[in-house]
Amino acid sequence: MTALLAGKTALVSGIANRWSIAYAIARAYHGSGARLVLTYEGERTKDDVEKMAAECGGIAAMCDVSSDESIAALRALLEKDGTRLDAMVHSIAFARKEELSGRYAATSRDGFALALGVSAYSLVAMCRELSPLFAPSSAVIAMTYIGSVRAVPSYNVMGVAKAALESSVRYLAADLGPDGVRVNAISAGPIKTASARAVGGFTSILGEVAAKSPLRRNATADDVANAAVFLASDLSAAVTGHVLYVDSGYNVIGVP
Ligand code: 0WD
Repeated sequence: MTALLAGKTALVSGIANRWSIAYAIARAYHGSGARLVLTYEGERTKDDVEKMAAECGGIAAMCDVSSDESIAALRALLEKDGTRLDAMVHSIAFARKEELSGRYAATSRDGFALALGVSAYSLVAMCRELSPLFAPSSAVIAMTYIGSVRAVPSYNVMGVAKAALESSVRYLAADLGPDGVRVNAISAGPIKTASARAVGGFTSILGEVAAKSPLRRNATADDVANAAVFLASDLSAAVTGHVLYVDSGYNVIGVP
């Protein structure tokens, strides 16, 4: 990989373990010359993320995106360091396991609020708190899934959260564009991670996409990471408010 991100600093959120899409993005950003700030949700992931940050010469910091105080503490920490961010990756989602199978109509009020709060509102909160630290020409990248625009079995409330996330990407692109900030999303095909395994019938979705997509294979976390390098780099300088599908073309198929 060429040094497309040389001289840039990128904050990458959403690393739970080595299978996380965010970990592939962090590795690709490091390989492209970026300095990294990796955030972790809490004690459960602290040690692993600190180790990963050390491996790529970056720093690790805590940020639970369900808490405004936690995001503000991250901002204070970065401000103290004089850190300017050229890229910020939001790779976070959460819904209760019981809301990720069965009927969507059974979704509870608080399960709906929880899923949308952690998975969609958090992007707004992160942009609000951290945009004062953005460099004059910077990029925000969020992770989404085709369940936002199609009814995917079991994806349920997470599909609705991703629809809100994608809409937020457009509103944030309009808000922050005049400050030179680009905001885009990557709609990834299914990838075997901890979050994905929480979705009922996930393995059959993987098989369906590999069999029916134009490229006849599943996209990998590295495929997604390469697209994330593009969206953080100056190669995408005029791209904003966009949802980029990295799914082996599955989204264009009408009747599989
Ligand atoms: O097939 C897939 N894996 C796809 C994932 C297809 C298309 C999109 N995505 C999206 C997900 O919806 C998510 O937005 O990509 C993003 C990353 O997901 P992932 O890499 O598949 O999943 P995972 O490795 O589990 O990372 C998501 C992490 C959480 O992991 P756990 O497993 O601990 O729930 O999001 C983090 C957490 O580390 N997270 C939080 N981080 C900060 N504050 C919070 C929180 N409140 N809640 C969850």
